[in-house]
Amino acid sequence: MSEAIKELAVRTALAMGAGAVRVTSARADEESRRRMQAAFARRDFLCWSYDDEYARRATDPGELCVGARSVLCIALPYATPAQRAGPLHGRVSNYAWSADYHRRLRTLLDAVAHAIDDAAGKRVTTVACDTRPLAERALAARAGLGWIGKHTNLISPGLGSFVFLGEVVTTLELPPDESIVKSCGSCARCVEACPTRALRGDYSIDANRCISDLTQRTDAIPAAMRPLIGDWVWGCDICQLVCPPTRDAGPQGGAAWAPVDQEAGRPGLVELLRLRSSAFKKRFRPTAMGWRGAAVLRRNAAVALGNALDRSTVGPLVESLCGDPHPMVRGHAAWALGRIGSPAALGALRGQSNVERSQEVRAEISMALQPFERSPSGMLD
Ligand code: B12
Ligand code: SF4
Ligand code: SF4
Repeated sequence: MSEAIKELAVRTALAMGAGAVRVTSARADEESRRRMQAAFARRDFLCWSYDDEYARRATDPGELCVGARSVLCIALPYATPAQRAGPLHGRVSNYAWSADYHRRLRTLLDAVAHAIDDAAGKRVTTVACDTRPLAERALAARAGLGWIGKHTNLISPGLGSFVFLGEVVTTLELPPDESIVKSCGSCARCVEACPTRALRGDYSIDANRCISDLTQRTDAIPAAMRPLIGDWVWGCDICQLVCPPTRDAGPQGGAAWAPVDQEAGRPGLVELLRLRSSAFKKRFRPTAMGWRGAAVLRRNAAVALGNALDRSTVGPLVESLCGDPHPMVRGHAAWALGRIGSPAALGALRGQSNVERSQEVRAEISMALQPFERSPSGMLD
């Protein structure tokens, strides 16, 4: 009976676009808990309210579903070819340029859960994807869905790492699959390619340095990290794009994961800097880029423009410095103008420093002007 239910669940998931499905027991995982706790003790995840209690709950599927015995782990491939764009366009991560994956994955997980519940004749399932406390990658690795690479993502054989993960936790005992014993060996391409040195090479990450984290945080991006972000305005794919098993797998996502519009993967930076609420709702709310609001995207556009160093963007940046309603965006526009450092950029910064009311923005302006100020002796510091 349980073998038949597993087959039904796998068939249902594959028919709805899953690339691979595996089962593991729902026992608590001491090894993952220890790894997670060590990461939190190292303060690798400062933007996230993770603690020992979170690690305990996330590594015990029984916390999500009383009497849980098995977890069905599902990999949903989403890689699609990147869009081309000229200069002054930002880069968006592959996972965020299509319609928000949560809805599609949730529909798939619900269908699988319903199939299992119907076959069992009662409710025996709970679904999870991304937002619930669950160590999804560790569970997927234990189920044999793939192995965890030095970039910390799960790499699924034949699919690579551009896969979303989702789980159906059930009180039924389903036959478990074998985990895959594999590691990166001597490869370290992702570690070497990471522009912010977020990856340590020991299968751990300092998430505070990761561009994905930096572009999604809701407060100011630390000034020292801004130049390392380059043209990314949401997420980052560099460590996966250089990863041999992921490169070999190629785009496995299909049409459903194509960019939602012509510029979704490469939005114009000046347009993004000017993004207001109504345009934001229409254009970005349907995607994962809509998670944090319009001001975060305008801030990210300011950082990318500060890295583009193009004098033609001084006008829009001055507009943002003087008129953006959000102090965080005005502050990052100040930083970008300081990076460009042209006479017009410096003139606008000096002018605005006399009228800006926010202390946070005034501090950004004086930081931006600092390399250009003369010391009392008349020499440049
Ligand atoms: C917080 C979070 C982030 C944070 C932190 C990332 C991180 N590495 O933890 C930030 C914002 C940086 C982030 C970025 C991304 N994320 Co994210 N994120 C999450 C989230 C919500 C929680 C992850 C978490 O708990 N981290 C804490 C760490 C300590 O735990 P962990 O990484 O899950 O597991 C570790 C331990 O379990 C331990 N471990 C346990 N057993 C074993 C065994 C072995 C042998 C080894 C080596 C390790 C090991 O190692 C694991 C890896 O470090 C998950 C969803 C979820 N609930 O799991 C999605 C999730 C991990 N993210 C996902 C994605 C797609 C991304 C991005 C690719 C998006 C992008 N392009 O920008 C990047 C990848 C960046 C990177 N190199 O990791 C996918 C990953 C899919 C996959 N194939 O692995 C997930 C699973 C969401 C989903 N449901 O699909 N993310
Ligand atoms: S997503 Fe980008 S910044 Fe984050 S670890 Fe990978 S390469 Fe580094
Ligand atoms: S790039 Fe190399 S080291 Fe990094 S995850 Fe892929 S195989 Fe492992």
